[in-house]
Amino acid sequence: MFDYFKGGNMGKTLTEKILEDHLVVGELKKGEEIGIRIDQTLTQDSTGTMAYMQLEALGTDQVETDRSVAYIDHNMLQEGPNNMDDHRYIQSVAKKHGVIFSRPGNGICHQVNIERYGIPGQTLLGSDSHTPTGGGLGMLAIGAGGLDVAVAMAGGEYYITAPKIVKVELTGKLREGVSSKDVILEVLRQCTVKGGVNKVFEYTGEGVKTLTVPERATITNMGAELGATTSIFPSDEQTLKFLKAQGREEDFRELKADDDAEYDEVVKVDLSTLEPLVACPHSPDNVKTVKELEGMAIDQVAIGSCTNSSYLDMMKVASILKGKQVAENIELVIAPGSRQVLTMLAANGALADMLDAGARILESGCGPCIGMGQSPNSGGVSLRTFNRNFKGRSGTSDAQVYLLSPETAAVSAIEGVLTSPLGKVDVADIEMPESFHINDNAAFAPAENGEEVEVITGPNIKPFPLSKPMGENLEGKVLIKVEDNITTDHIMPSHAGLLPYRSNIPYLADYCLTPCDEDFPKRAKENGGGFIVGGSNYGQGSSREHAALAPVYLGIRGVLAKSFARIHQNNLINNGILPMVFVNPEDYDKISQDDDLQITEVKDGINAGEFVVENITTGEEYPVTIDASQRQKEMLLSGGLINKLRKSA
Ligand code: MIC
Ligand code: SF4
Repeated sequence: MFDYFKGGNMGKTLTEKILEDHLVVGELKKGEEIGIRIDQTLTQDSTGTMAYMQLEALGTDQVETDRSVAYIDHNMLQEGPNNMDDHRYIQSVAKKHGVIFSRPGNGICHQVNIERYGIPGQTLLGSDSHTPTGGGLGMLAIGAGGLDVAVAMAGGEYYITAPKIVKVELTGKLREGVSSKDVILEVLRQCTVKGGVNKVFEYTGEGVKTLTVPERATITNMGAELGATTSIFPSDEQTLKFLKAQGREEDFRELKADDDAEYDEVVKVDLSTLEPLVACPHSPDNVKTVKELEGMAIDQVAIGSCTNSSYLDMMKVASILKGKQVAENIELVIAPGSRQVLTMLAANGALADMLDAGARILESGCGPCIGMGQSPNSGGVSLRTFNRNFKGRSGTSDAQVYLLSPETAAVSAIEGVLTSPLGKVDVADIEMPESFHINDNAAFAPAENGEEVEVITGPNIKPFPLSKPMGENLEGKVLIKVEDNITTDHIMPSHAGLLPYRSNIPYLADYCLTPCDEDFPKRAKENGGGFIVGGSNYGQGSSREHAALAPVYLGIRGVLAKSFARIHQNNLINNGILPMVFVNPEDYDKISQDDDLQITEVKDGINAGEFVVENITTGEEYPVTIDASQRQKEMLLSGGLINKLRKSA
């Protein structure tokens, strides 16, 4: 029945097998919308408050997933009461509705999920774009907006475009000093930040078995930067070894693609010839070899984030730092990814080696990755083991952020300039432990009697805005025109000053798109809303739904762009904003800020999936398409998913 791509009795990819297992709506035909059952969900605090408010708005009593976990990891500076108010809200709402609560300090959601909760072959939906980290464990793990995760918790299916499957064939073995971070940087170099839209990257080949689960997780984590739906590794001996060491052998099941599986595209990486790489400012696909830039002056080195904060990464860093001294001109900060990792480093002395070398140790959380502290100096050069180097994300608007491996980062911190670790490190003996330190007492099971739990809210937690149902005509000004690859960090910036307001859209809206134009929110308010014009890959990066909710609040009814990033496009549709794609990309050049646009008979246009936008100012017409399924068109007509559900209730 499930003739996925090529029909008949062809061998299947691992992705096809998991999709088949979870298919609830539609047919597995490439390019068509399918609905899949979600086994597990995760939320983190910066997207979680909204997601749980939406869960409450859906009227859900107990979540219907096998397992849902609410993590606190992003927003932990607690400067003023707002952060902890959010934590309290999430803790109480999780306890009430059947969600495990992972308290601040327990670790970064993706790291802890791999360690304690992920199960090969299951589906995981997370309100964070790096949820694909779970692919390192053989999960089909997808990032989404908070509302989609709320719906999944309520037992609803999650919709994706049945993806193309890219085979990433790994051969050979990494040399000492070259790391799995260099593998994903190489894939990004080859495929770019737009290369993965509606694709799943499936890792195969002889080289796969040389990589441990944490190394695989680094690759699937940063696969998010390809714009991919997700990335996945098979579940094999390495997976068993990892789960055993986590005391979770019973969660293991072997999973792999059939030998004769057919793929839509092939990417090849020879691990043995790979060399240390670095993604230069301000895009994760702006990749060069470390050799090309060796000797570059630097100011800061930051090690951690959900990409590179595993026990193995930290042990390599500690061994490089042991007995050495961080250079005088460098600030070195290290954030181990979870309490499990930090406890083990403390117990085996590696933490002392880091401290002795002069590192600053941060608590287990996202920290500097999202600009929650440790922003570089003015114009500073920061080497980071993270996954995103978008302009301004570090909290310093003119900083230059380079993304690289823990080995390159640690060696450079000692040398004081960007330095290749090749020939300079002795980390080959660092192996996965037989058993990890297991202590789950920072994660709390939900209440037996949820109805007795009172949900606690703080004054900063404001209701989320809803769009209006679509009228007959849409009119408005072009309020801003932005270039290609605009990220959700541009649309809704997040740093130590703004992250505490993730539950307060009216406040955040005053910062919407301000990295592109400071006056945008004011202009939007003065004009009572209007349109945004974007280039290609509009909305790449974070899953934050705030990048749709703040525009809703400002009265934005549509975005015209050359193309959209997957999660952001879904977030726009879920919240009733029209994502319109230029049929003729050159029309982008013809529109200017302040032009008056008009769309007549917009409802018919949405149903048809194509219509014309008139530019009243210039007299031109721009044909556009709406790449939306029937289900999504209904949402757009109703003014978003919540309005649609309310209407049909
Ligand atoms: C990010 O890395 O940009 C974040 C912060 O984790 C986001 C989520 C958010 O914006 O809260 C993500 O990747 O989805
Ligand atoms: Fe946290 Fe950074 Fe990972 Fe996002 S990318 S989840 S901010 S560590």
